[in-house]
Order: sequence, then C-alpha cells, then structure tokens
Amino acid sequence: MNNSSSCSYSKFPFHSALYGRARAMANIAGSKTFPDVSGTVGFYQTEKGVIVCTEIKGLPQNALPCQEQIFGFHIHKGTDCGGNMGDPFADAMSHYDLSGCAHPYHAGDLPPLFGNNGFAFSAFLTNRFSVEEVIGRTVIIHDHPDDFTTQPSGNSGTKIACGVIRKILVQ
Ligand SMILES: [Cu+2]
Ligand SMILES: [Zn+2]
Repeated sequence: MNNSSSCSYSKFPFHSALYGRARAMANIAGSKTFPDVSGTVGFYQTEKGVIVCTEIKGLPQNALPCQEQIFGFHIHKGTDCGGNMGDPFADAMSHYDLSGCAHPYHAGDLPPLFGNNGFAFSAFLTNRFSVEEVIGRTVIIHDHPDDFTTQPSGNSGTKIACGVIRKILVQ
C-alpha cells in the first residue's frame, strides 16, 4: 500500500517511535489546590534522544482573551511528590541536572505546556538525558510559564502537579 501522507512514518522515524511502547511513564496528579489535574508523561528512547509525549487534563483555565495559560514543565531531581504546607511538592526539589549547567540548560528543562481550555498535549525530542537516567525522578507542572532566564528555575511559580517517572516493565 502506498502511503502518501506527509506523516508517513517511513519518512518520519520519530512518529513511528510513538507507535511503540514507552520505556517509562509518569502518572501526573494535581496538588490539593488543583485536584482536577491528571494525565501521563511517556518517555520513548530513540537514537537521537528521548521523545517526551504528554497528555494532561484538568489544568486551570483563563477565559479572558489573550490569556490562555502556559505552564512551566520540568523534570526535577527529587524522587517523590511529597511536600508541606508552603510547597505541596517540595520533595521534588530543584531541576534535574547532569552536568552543572545553569537554567534553562538543565537536563530536566522542558518546553512549556500550552493550555487548551484545560487540556494540554505535547511531544518533543530532547537529547539531554536517556530514559534510564530519569527513571525515579519527578515531573512537575507549574502554574506560570518558565521565562527561560531567571535562576535557578525560570520563575515558573507554584508547583501544581507532580508524577514520579517509573520504568515500564516489558512483559
Ligand atoms: Cu519545575
Ligand atoms: Zn532548569
């Protein structure tokens, strides 16, 4: 069969990677203040890096024009989603980093999520880590966009949701 689609996956190997199994997955849950936030972040190893594929629902919305929310998105170095009164995910600690880089060159610095009436989807490639390296770390969603300038974490505001990256066992 001749597939003439521009997304034909013989021409686009990164699309085809998403037809396979994720090697690791984080199940995202919101804090007490944002209980509706839920979703998944899947990690697919390819030769050129890791595809991170994210689907999140229940994000806060802003109905005003020109103010649809943008959410900072990182892998943090902490290994659990516990916290305290001041920071519900304090245990996630700071941005995951492998080589002493400054923000936004931490291994765990990711493109932000764009809200779409409370829903977000993204897929991107990063060669800053392998899937194995981030297993056990945490994915954090913030309530503000990362400014990709301010140290040490882009001034992205409150942590609203978190998930631990877990290896998917191949059966
Ligand atoms: Cu963060
Ligand atoms: Zn960072």
